[in-house]
Amino acid sequence: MRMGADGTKRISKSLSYVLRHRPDMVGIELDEAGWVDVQVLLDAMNDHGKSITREQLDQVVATNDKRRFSISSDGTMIRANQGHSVSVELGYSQAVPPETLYHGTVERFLPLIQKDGLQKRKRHHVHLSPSTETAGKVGQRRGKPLILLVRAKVMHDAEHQFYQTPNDVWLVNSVPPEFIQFPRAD
Ligand code: HQG
Repeated sequence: MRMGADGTKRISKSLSYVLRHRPDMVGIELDEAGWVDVQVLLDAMNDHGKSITREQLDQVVATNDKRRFSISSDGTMIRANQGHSVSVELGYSQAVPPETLYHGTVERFLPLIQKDGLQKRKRHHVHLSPSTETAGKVGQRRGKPLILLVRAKVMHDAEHQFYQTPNDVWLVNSVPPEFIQFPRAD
C-alpha cells in the first residue's frame, strides 16, 4: 500500500539519520562511499524497531522532494546523496558552477557569516542551491529565510573547487565573505 506524506516523511527522516549520521544505531556499517546493501539496511532497521519494507523504501527514494537518496543501478545498494556527518568519500566529480548560486540562512547568523564566510559546520561541505526557491526552503528550516547570493563562477575562477550532486546541490569547502553578496543594511 502506498504511504501518504506523513509516512514518507517519517521514513525519510529515519533513513537520513541512519545513512548520514548514525549507521551504528542499527548496527550497520557504510562502505567508504556511503553505500550499504539495501537488504542489510532493511533487516537492521526492522530489528531496531524502525519498521520499513522494500516497497516503502523505494517509494521514499522515488518521491522524496529533495532526492536525498540514491539506489545503485543494479538495485542492491543505497546511500544518502549528501549531508553526511560520518566520514564518507562520495566521489562526486568537480564541476563548473553557474554564475550565481544561493545559500539560504537566517539573519541571526549574518554577523558571523560576514566575518568568516560560509563554513561547513557539522557537515562535510557548505551546501549551495541553483535556485532562490530552494535556498528559501533551506533557510526556512531555521526561521525567516535570508538568501545570500554567492558569486560562484568568480569563486571557481579563483581556484575553489565545486562539486555537484545528482540532486543538484552544489558543495564547496567554504565560501569566503568576498564572494558573498550580503543584503544591504537599509
Ligand atoms: C549557517 C538540508 C554562523 C548556515 C537543507 C546554516 C539543505 C553559519 C547553518 C542541507 C556560518 C548550517 C544543508 C558561519 C554557515 N557562522 N553560521 N560562519 N556559515 N552558517 O544544516 O545549508 O533536509 O549544516 O547558513 O534543506 O542549512 O538535510 O546547512 O544555516 O539542503 O536533506 O550554519 O540540509 O537538507 O546548517 O542545509 P546545515 P544548511 P536535508
